[in-house]
Amino acid sequence: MRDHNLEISSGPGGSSLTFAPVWNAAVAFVDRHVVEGRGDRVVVRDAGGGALTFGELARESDRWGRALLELGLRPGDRQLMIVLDCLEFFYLFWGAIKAGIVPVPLNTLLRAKDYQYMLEDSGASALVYSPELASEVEPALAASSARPAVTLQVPATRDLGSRAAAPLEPHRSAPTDDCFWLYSSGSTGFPKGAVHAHRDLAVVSQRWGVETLGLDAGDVCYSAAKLFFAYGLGNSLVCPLWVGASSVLSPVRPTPDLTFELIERFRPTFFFGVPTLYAGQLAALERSKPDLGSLRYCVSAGEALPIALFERWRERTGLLILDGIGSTEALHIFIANTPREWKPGTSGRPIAGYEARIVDNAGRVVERGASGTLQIRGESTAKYYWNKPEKTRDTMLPGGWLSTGDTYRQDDQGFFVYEGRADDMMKVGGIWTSPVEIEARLIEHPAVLEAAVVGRADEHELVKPEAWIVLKDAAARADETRRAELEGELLAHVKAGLAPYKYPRWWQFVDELPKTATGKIQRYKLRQGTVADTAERGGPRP
Ligand code: 3UK
Repeated sequence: MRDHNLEISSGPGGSSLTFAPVWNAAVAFVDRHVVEGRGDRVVVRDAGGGALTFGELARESDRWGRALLELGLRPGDRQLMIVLDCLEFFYLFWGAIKAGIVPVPLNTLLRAKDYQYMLEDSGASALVYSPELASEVEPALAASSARPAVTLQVPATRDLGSRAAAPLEPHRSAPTDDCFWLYSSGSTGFPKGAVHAHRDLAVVSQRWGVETLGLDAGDVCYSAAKLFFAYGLGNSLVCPLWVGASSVLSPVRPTPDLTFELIERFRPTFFFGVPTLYAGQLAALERSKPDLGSLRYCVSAGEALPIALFERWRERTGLLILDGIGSTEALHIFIANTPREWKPGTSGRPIAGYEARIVDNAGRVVERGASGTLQIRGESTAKYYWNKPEKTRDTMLPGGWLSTGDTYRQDDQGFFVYEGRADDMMKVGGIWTSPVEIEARLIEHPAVLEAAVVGRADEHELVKPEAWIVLKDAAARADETRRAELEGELLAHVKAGLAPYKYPRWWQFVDELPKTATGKIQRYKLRQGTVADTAERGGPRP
């Protein structure tokens, strides 16, 4: 098959993708559909009743790309996007790419301090943000030592007038040229920009969308995970466009009731969620009976899906949840359960186009059944981390291997079983959360002497942060009223300074924290609860 300068051929070892020497992803994902007569098809709808066709997306992308060039941006310059899920997101992303400018979508739940770091780290020349987020973005801009030349609020093209009305020639990118970045949280709390190439977008769409899920032009994708998250980006903005399918967007937090309402209204064929949401939806199914009949499959990623959730969902809805592991660095899912073979409690097997191996600390491949660190290889992995040569060296390994930092083992049928992280990082609701970052915030509070944060499983076996606190006033620990007061204060303090999902759900007040001889906090001891007897263990907090 010849697909706009991309050769997809199948051979005995599976299919292979060969790109033309000049290959701009925006041409293949957007313009191709207009050229091939699908300009009138809807590519995306929003919950407010708006929609864009492929033709409109192509025109608006050209307009935006031209505007960026006329405002003085040059190919290779970065465009930060702090944009809620909306139709404009589509042309801000694809229009920049067509002009050779590198879009960098950021998590919309972050705080001013996070945005300031990303402004300075990226050296972005443009910043586009949703007006609803001004209270975090504007202080970041004011404090940042790096100021983008162009700062605009969505809808960013409103003020362009007749400027930029003519078609835009695509930038002559090589398939391996830098195309866009996604930030991934680091264990120190400082995110790293993973730099992806044009071809990565086609690789995930073909390997995951087409060859694994079987997406086609008739499908409607609804992802509760937002566009700023690589999972949401792939689900809504990348894979459906590749095959001429459409997606559904909503700018607000996906509560279980809202997701059911949108499923009934838009009748998607694929639903993409995270385990925490599936748990909430199951609880909501106790009191309502939404019509989920349009769905072919549900997909889960971001953190491991507990077997109980898989089974209860299947009993309740008759639907499979396909659990797959993806990462920002790999761009999308690389090991997954598929409509053809799935095994609950596992992440599945490597999908077409990806290889996986499990290695020990010395980098040797372990025997089948043994645990080790998961490494993967495939054509969509990030080229490097922006400005972080050491992290790049530790993660993007020789021979094209990518270290995931996850501990896995392979069972006797070859399914990959998730066993935790090699570092202290946690996934909360599918989003990275660094204990170090929460601890740093806690220690800023005047009552706190020391703090340690670990992941603890809730009643659904899903990890949430737990805080262990040593107070400056040791006597306060014994005072129940004071402790309750402090919990409230510390909670408010964390929520005011960090993205809201990062707050601790449990609080333990202790006399001291377990430490190594060199003074490093032994988080694993807190996780195992081996110091629990010295603590006042609290119940979970909603
Ligand atoms: C963890 C999982 C067990 C794992 C992502 C789908 O989550 C995504 O990307 P991130 O960069 O995080 C990657 C890390 O998250 N993880 C993700 N999925 C699973 N652990 N089972 C799973 N199914 O630690 C991994 O290293 O935020 C997910 C598509 C694109 C993505 N970027």
